[in-house]
Amino acid sequence: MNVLITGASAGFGKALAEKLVAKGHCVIGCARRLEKLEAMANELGELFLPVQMDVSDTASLPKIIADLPANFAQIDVLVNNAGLALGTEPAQNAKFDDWMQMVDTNVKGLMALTHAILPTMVQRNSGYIINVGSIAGSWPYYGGNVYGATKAFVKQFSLNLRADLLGTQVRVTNLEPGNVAGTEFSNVRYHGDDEKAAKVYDGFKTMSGEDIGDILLWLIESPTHINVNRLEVMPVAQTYNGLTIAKD
Ligand code: NDP
Ligand code: 8X3
Repeated sequence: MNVLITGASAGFGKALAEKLVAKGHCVIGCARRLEKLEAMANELGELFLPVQMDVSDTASLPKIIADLPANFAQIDVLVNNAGLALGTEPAQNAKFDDWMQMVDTNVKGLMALTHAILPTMVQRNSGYIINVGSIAGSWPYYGGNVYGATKAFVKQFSLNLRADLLGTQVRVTNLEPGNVAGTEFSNVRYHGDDEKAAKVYDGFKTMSGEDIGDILLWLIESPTHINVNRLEVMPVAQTYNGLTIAKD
């Protein structure tokens, strides 16, 4: 199977790429940091193709896909994983540039790559798109403002894709993880303040990028007559915080 993963240079994407190659699948690993992908290619060998891609540069994406070498040209599975949160401030204090970067990456990038690849899947009447959403797309929380809104888009877009794909064999899943440590997610969110990022995971057992990689692998290898529409996963230590009242 050929699997294209965005955000393959770190975190969930990297974990998944390693697991897929170990099982003999071919991976097109995409991200902005080519040096990270090339280091992975050195480890993983010829089943892993490193491809520099900035998903927020939407105009560049169709050509990158069209230029893939022949043995990687058919994309059986697209894992739209590249994404980021920037900031944890309430909306009134947030940086507008951060909001725009989250929308450009999490929403426009995911849309553009899907638009470039989906028709080839429909034409073959087979394929699988896995979008990496978040619990933040369903559950509002303090400081989640635009990040959560981008992931709500990803959730609804995934469900609407399935509606449009009625009668085809093309599958779509929205994977919605909660708290996961050991990736670069919080380091990015806190703009490189690694101490603050580490505190997010203090004092409880959370999930790891490997856990999410295993779940993604399970989805990819699941029977082709089953569509997992949405899959929400959290560490047992995490749950809904309920509604809050600010008392006088
Ligand atoms: P990481 O920060 O570890 O990895 C993010 C990946 O996305 C990196 O490979 C990064 O590579 C890539 N990326 C970021 N921006 C772009 C871009 N413009 N173009 C191409 N690639 C890009 O995060 P995680 O692995 O933790 O997160 C992966 C996904 O899972 C994200 O969509 C995130 O929102 C979501 N998620 C994460 C959770 C968590 O707690 N960790 C929980 C729920 C969802 P590079 O910088 O080289 O481009
Ligand atoms: C990341 C999970 O809880 O930080 O999408 O929003 S959370």
